[in-house]
Amino acid sequence: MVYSRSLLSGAILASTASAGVISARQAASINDAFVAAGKLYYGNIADSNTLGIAENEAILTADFGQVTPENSMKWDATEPTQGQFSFSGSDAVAEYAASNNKLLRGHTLLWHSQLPSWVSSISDPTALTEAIQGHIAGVAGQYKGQVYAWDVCNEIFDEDGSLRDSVFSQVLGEDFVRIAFEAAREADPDAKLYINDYNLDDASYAKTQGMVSKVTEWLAAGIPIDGIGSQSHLGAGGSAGTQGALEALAGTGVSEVAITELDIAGASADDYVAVTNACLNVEACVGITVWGVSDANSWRPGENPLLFDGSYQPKDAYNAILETLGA
Ligand code: 9MR
Repeated sequence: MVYSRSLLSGAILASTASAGVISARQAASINDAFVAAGKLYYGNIADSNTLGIAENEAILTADFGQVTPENSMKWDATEPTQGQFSFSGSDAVAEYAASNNKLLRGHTLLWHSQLPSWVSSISDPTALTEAIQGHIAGVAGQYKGQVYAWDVCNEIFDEDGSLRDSVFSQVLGEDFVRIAFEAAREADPDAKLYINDYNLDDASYAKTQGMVSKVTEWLAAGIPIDGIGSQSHLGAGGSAGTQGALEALAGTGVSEVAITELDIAGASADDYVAVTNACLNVEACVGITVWGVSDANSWRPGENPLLFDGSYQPKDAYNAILETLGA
């Protein structure tokens, strides 16, 4: 599938008039600069709460080329009761993406967290298989043809590289991985199907190595995995291993890798530039998604990990990314 993006006009920004919006208009777009450098997107997250903040939406529209719903596509939001789907929150993000020429990443189809109790209480393998298949058919089916990539399985590894203990691994062993990926492929054959996790920030770390060896094995067994997402929730100075880790993940033979949830404590320009360069330097890396626009709305309060401060002003890291991209 070919995704076209038209250049964003200043019209949306010109219609709003806060100081944050004006400075957002003054900054060049890191997405445009990253696309000019050969990548697919520099993205961010959205949901109705942040789309409803004028400064936040203006920055998202002007500076980023891809959106991931922060919470609204998760299992507890989309299928709180078996077979009864609710898409009001996620439809709002999909509609925003479609009307603003943004790529959409789907997040996430199978995760041990934000999981309704009707799923975690299933103990019969056939019933759990049917629950996974029904959920994925319902949610990935709802957005068929609209999603660039799906995080099919999220955070299924432990820190030691073994499979995380969850209702999925307890009831189905590792078969749930095949069940989920095959259901996602069937529901939306054009979407890139990802396995996504955190702490994949260094190639020598046990969890990174566990991911590499299992994905290599699963690809050889014919499980339709297209990509590995490295969330990249980093501490200050945590960017040193990113490029090596992306190379290791790409070495499994997946067709692409991505940074899917970037935020960095303190948001130093050096760390953000290092992560940007890591993706640039690894051919298989298609893009970077930052996990929030402004520090005002981050899930890491007090850590100031994002590219725009609590008043929606671009921080040094934002300008340093533009500079490193030659914009
Ligand atoms: O940012 C999300 C936050 O609003 C939710 O309360 C939280 C619930 O678990 O999930 C956060 O997003 C997570 C993402 O879905 C998966 N990786 C870790 C992210 C940060 O916790």
